[in-house]
Amino acid sequence: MSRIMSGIQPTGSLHIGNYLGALLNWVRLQEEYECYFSIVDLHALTARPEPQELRLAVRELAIGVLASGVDPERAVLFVQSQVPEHSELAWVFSCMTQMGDLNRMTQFKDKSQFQADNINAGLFTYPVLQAADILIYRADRVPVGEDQVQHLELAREIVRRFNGIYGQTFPEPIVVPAKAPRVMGLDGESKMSKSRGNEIGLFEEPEETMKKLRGAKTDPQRLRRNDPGRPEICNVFSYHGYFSDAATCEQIAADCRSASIGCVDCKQSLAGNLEKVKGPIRERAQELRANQGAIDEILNEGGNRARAVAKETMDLVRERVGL
Ligand code: AQP
Repeated sequence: MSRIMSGIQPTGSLHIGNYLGALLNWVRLQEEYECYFSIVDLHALTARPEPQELRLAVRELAIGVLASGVDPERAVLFVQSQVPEHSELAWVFSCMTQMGDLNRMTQFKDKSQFQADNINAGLFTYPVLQAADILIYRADRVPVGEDQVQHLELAREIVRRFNGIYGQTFPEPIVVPAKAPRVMGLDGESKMSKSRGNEIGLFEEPEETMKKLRGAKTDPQRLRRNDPGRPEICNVFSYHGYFSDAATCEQIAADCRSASIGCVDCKQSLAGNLEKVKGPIRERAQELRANQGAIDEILNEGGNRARAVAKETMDLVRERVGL
């Protein structure tokens, strides 16, 4: 049976990009595969969060993942730092990784621009730890958004090098593509991202979402209500594709082209359809927040199950490399 591994950083509140690009896939895959889903708090350290905030973010993220439909009876949900073998394997892998390969990683370039005052080594070697996250479970499939595909290529390269030197040990993991691999941010310029302030939060109240949508860029040529619009290049219309049914999308597109509706009408319709997805998730999250003990139990149990597999892999790696 194929094994799935994927992670998500506790760096801020979940947004619809994470939901469409990762969580929806997780919920689907847990029905078919053995799944390991991790809250990757070691990765979050690269942005140097306040300790207390990091702990809260881990818990809130666990709630968000569960509220989105991940079932701890089917999938193993755990916190990365509770399984020390991730870091141990990352060190072994870092000795297999060439600087030239790391230098090509575009996420490092993006993130270094974004946190120019803290370009730390962890940010640079982030994909090595990510490779260890996957391969400590010898996972062969990884559901991620488009932003992570280059990192997966590097993980495959690391596997080839390791297996070439020490003998067949790890599978070459492949990407399980998301239906929405790159959800754009409200600015329409870069991917939706927790740390860029261009996101629609998964837990947002409808009023807040509508407020953000009001300010969101649409077709720049549509200056007046009577100007015909071009839905095919409109970022807000692209969200309809994720949240509105086919008939609604068709109708909105036609009405936009003929200027029978304005951008505000289009945004209102979107906000209503977004709420149909976000509302139930927000409610489930609220119920989960009321039972923090249960969250701890789920994460502890997930950590125990993850550690058992990780230890097996690390024992094998130690033997192979001569430790
Ligand atoms: N905009 C997006 N469209 C599709 N998928 C996305 N993912 C993130 N943004 C989008 C996918 O969500 C998963 C978890 O990502 P992450 O939180 O670990 O890190 P990230 O990719 O760096 O996400 P953010 O929101 O951009 O976080 P920050 O701002 O903290 O860096 C991954 O599978 C990712 O592909």
